[in-house]
Amino acid sequence: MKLYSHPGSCSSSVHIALLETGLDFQVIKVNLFGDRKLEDGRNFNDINPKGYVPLLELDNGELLTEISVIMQYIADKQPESGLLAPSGDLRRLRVLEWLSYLNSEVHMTMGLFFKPELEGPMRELATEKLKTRLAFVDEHLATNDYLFGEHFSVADAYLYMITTWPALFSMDISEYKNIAAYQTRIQSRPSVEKALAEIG
Ligand SMILES: N[C@@H](CCC(=O)N[C@@H](CS)C(=O)NCC(=O)O)C(=O)O
Repeated sequence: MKLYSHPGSCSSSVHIALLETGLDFQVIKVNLFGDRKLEDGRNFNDINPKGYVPLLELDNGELLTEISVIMQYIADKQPESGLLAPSGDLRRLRVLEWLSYLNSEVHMTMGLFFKPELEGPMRELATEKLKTRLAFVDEHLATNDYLFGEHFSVADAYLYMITTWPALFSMDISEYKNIAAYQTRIQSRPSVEKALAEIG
């Protein structure tokens, strides 16, 4: 498999999940802020017309997009990794519920802060929304080591990565003490350490 990834972006959470499974994969770096030319000269947008990462190229050449779907594919390929329960198991839906929340409520709101155009009342609105969503996560983590159950799941790989972003757009989220403790905890996992080292 090939993971097309921009270091430190949401695609790095897929990188972490892949390392958790022990599956064989290769990372192809995409510079989202540059001309999007890959090392082999191809333009990333020609490969993925959606123009964003993550993109997973399967061994049969098929291309998979959308983080929630890619995470399911990876976890199902290696069920013993415990990253996601099998289909039909309510525990799977609980993790998917988190993935969906992180994707549509947290990630998409945070993404706005990387745009310099986010100013004035729209910035205030986005800040209020983001803080409400983070407060919900923080409260959950007050009594839970992981987003669901007793084990690391694909949702944890995602939450870890996106909660590193506020520092990049200078938003102070230190009021969320449980998120801070969670980050420290997750960061010491071998898969996360390895992904961060590979990301550079
Ligand atoms: N709907 C996509 C969103 C992925 C996404 O927002 N990727 C960002 C990086 S975290 C990106 O590639 N942005 C570049 C762009 O939109 O031009 C998913 O869930 O996978």
